[in-house]
Amino acid sequence: MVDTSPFYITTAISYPNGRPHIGHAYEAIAADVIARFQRLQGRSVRFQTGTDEHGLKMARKAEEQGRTPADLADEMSGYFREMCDALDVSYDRFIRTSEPDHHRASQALWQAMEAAGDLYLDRYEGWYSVRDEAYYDESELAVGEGGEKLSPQGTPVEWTIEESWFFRLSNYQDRLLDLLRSPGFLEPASRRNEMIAFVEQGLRDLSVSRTSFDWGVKVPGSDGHVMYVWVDALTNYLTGLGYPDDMGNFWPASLHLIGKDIVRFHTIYWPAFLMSANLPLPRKVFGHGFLLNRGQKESKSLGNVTDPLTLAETFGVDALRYFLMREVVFGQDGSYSPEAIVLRANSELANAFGNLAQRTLSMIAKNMDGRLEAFEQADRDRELLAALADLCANHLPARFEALDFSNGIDEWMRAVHACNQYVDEQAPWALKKSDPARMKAVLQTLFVALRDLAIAIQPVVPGKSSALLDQLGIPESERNYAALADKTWFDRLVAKGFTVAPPTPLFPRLELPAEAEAS
Ligand code: ME8
Repeated sequence: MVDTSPFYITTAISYPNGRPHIGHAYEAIAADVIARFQRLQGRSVRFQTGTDEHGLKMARKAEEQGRTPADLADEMSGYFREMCDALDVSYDRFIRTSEPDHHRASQALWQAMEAAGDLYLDRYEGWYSVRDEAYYDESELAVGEGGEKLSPQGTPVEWTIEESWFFRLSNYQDRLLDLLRSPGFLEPASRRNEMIAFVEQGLRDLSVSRTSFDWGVKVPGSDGHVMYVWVDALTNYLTGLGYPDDMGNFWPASLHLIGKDIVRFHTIYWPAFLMSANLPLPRKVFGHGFLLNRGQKESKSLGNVTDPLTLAETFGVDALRYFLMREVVFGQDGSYSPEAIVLRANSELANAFGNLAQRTLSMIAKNMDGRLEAFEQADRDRELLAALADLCANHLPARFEALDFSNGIDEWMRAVHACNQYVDEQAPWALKKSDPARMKAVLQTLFVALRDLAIAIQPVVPGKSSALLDQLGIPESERNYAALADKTWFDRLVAKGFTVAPPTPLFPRLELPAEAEAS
């Protein structure tokens, strides 16, 4: 039975205080792979990403540049959207928190929390990190090399005193512990213990408004207060569905995909706000790892910041997507370098998969005039296709469902290798004269295999797999995972008189860019 239930997936919304970096690209691509995978499974998917435009970090960056925060956000948000478009990220809504419907939704959520008796006015006195947009307890701070106090993320903190609204986070301690302990809510499981320890140590009420600047959503009925940026930022997940009006059937979210540094906000603050407003809780939060450049964090001072669009232009969008999902075990930190991207793309996409498609389709075009015909399968052909169907229709989807992309792609690669082994062993080129009927059976077995391989890998390399499926004559409506079980498609293609055109290579071999070779 195909599960057609709604699936709502979100990424974090990025701070547009600068241009997007590889970490942003990584998260957007991973979310897109999940969204595409669920669509192919038959789910009705909604996918949201966007930019988080308020707060002190944005206000200070704009001031440094002598412009308004709105102007900074307008420019930078455009680059984030461009990045998503260039990387084939199939979002349904790109939200900007400066949009009017978002202000309305944030104020409505605020009023719901106020009506629940969870907000009160007091004075905040404590540490704040503008870079993290986070409040920290004295006991959480570290000491830097010069003796200065640092946040647990290593960012500067400043002592802050101002009138502020507070949210009664302390009221939700027990319910939050239950939630954090419930299997599947927070993954990977390694992130769970840290959050449980944080809650067990006792939750203090959270300062949820600021009075020292005005770049934010106004607190309803409280002049001079704007919401703490994380209150409005988290609300974006509801705004996109129409809150406070009817949200349709996409809430609660199936998955909030975020990086490991913002797990506290998503698994403690956010569920507490929702509990207060009496709204259902997201089903899962997944905190992915960080992507490093040759093992190092990218930073302007190290001069190793790479524009994700340059990577996509240099290596191709699909090769970049494939590398990111294949190389790094999802949930763990990972590293990238031009050498590693080229190596993966050449050995797996160009040599193994691309070459299989190229060899098969050119032999069909040349030796069979491109014409497909009904054929008799030998045991060996049936054996290959059965193994392949199992890898593509069962193993890969099971891994993807569990967000285990690198192993899912590994299953797919095993299927590709099995096909290449079959080509070498059957040597169809040698059968042309000796046994033409057998040659046709071998080539058409490979044609069937290519279709399964292309359908299965669509979430990861959507552009290239759709180009291949076009070459194979597979209609759009038959490119989903349920179609993998269909046994009639080949005969229908034959009946239509479909012919294979001489193919163009899908994945040309990549060269290492000159500057990467030199370094
Ligand atoms: O945190 N590798 O925005 P942001 C992988 N506005 N992921 C990375 C990364 C890296 N090197 N660096 C950052 C914010 N990320 C907030 C979110 S959500 C309601 C508000 C991830 O622009 C990071 O973990 O700093 C986060 O998930 C996303 O990129 C945006 O980070």
